[in-house]
Amino acid sequence: MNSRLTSASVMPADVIVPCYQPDAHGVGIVHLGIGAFHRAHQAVYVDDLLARHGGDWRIQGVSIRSTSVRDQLNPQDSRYTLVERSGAGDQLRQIGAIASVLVAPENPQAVINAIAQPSVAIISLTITEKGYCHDPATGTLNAAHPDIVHDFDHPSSPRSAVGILAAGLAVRYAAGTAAPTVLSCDNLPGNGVVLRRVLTQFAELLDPALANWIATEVAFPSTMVDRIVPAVTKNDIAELAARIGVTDCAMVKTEAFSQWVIEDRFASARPRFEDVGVQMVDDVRPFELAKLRTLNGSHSTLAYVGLLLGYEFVHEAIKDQCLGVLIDRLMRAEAGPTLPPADGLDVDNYATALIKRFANPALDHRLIQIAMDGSQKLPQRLLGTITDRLARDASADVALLGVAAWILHATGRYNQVDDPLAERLAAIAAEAADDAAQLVKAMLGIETIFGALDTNTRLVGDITRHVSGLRFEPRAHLAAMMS
Ligand code: CS2
Repeated sequence: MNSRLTSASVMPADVIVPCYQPDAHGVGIVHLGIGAFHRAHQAVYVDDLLARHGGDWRIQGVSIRSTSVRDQLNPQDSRYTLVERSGAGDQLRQIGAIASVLVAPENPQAVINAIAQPSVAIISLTITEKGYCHDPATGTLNAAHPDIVHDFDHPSSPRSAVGILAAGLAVRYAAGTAAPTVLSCDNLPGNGVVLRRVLTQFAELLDPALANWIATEVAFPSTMVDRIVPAVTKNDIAELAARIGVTDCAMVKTEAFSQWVIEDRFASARPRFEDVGVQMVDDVRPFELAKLRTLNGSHSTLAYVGLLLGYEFVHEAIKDQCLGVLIDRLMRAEAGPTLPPADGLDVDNYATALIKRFANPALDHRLIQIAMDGSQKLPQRLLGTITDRLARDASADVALLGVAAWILHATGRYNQVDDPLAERLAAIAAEAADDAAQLVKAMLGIETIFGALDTNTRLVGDITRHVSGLRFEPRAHLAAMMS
């Protein structure tokens, strides 16, 4: 076994290394949820910023639950390799933007103190959809969520990101420290609005004065983030070790494409993001909606239908003759017409570029990775398109197919279901047994996902038809949709 990558490791000439002294820069950002996505996206922009303008903008990483990223990064002086895979060879770059990683459950006070530091101006988050402890259909706090119940009873040892933020902000408020910017970087429409809402609802229960300070002083710009970041495998780590001569347990792999759009509403100083390719805009909603409905809606549909067809990777599923055409239809004909205009965004070009990105054979992006947490993802990815299309009496057949494929996936009969509602989904599936109509009715009856959609008999009928078709003859069913 090779030794581990550290800041002292000498890299081969083809690896780009930080051209600045990482340790010479203080922390200005605390990031909650320091998973692979953050390390392949935001941390890379911050690395560019430090190289270009310097400043005290290094990132204090925080893991909300597990110790694994801490164990990967801290022994490596927080250095890691970004592997960009385009199909035309890999590009390797070492990132120095992260200072270190704290594990919240091990030392909640250290995390609270980090958020409370006056030198910290930005607290950013990638905690996935379920981390917001909200009802996906309404975007309001789920006060009965076990982590929220826990954090309400134990505000100084919080478990949820919402509880952690509230505790850190409470210290700032009490000390009279300037209000920071809280930057949600998750795939939710109006992610800043949702975060502000759940956080103030939670703080309201603890201390109305704190809630008022959060609502009026703290800034919550919404953002759109985009970069495909497949999970790293043991094989990826071994391959990289063979190239760089040391083992990098914290490496991330991604595509060449990257996009970050941020609303320019910060509470105080911010880095010059616009100098490193970030789009600073007044209103992120059109960008976010376009991305969620075309990229993510297609991703989820590819995942659920592709898994039923026996595919493992996105690049295989998009090349399926029928599925590829249907995904194209979902983007251009169904989601596209529901989108408000966004500066510089042409839906046709966007769809063409997305299909190319999905087809990248060097990424090995697993469908099962995208399939997880469907109950938290469906509303913004597919249900918005469906609702808007039905209101115009227009077809949303591929989006409905995606929902039907999710229902089959959610039964657990085809693949393991990784979802916060997994138990409830399994109970529904057991009760419905082989009755497709009952299965669809009961799944669509989950109000926190589907709202009142189950009262639309035409929609229920269409989804039931897709469920029956996909269950018995998926290929013939897709072929019939082509005509
Ligand atoms: C994917 C996203 O796992 C998923 O649900 O759809 O993570 C997707 O790869 C990113 O949003 C791309 O920016």
